[in-house]
Amino acid sequence: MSACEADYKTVFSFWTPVEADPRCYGEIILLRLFETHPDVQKLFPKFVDLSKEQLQNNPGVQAHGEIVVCKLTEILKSNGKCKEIIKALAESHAKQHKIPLVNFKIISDVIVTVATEKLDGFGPDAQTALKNVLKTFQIELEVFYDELGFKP
Ligand code: CUS
Repeated sequence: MSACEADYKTVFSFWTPVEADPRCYGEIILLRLFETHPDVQKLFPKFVDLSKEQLQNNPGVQAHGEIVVCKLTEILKSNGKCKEIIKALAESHAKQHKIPLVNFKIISDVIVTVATEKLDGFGPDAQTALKNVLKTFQIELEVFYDELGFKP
């Protein structure tokens, strides 16, 4: 299902620790992503050759993780009115980094897993709300990907 405004608010009500420490949560998300989906690691030129040990405490991983979490926080705060943010993400990720859309589904699933594990009280309703938010994000991203003609 697509997200409604209440979904953004529900997720945001759990988001205080994440917003306070985007670098830490971002690192957890990216490390989990690379661990569960080694192929996705290959899409990052900076990280492709790094071993599991080299990924730990890596400033580059922490920095990109921080960007990911800050984008998510912006999306949550916008209550879904964030076409500009998503358009910019589509432009950089389709044209510059050449990231196929399926990877956003993969990272979305990882984000739900990590939120469920790490956030106090993040139960089934909050999980569903976050899934709705991220699903809507993927649908909107796909529209821009289509417009840009990027299609794997
Ligand atoms: O950067 C960012 O932000 C994103 C995230 C979202 C927002 C969720 N990304 Cu980048 C993502 C990805 C990449 O880059 C690669 C691969 C996969 C995913």
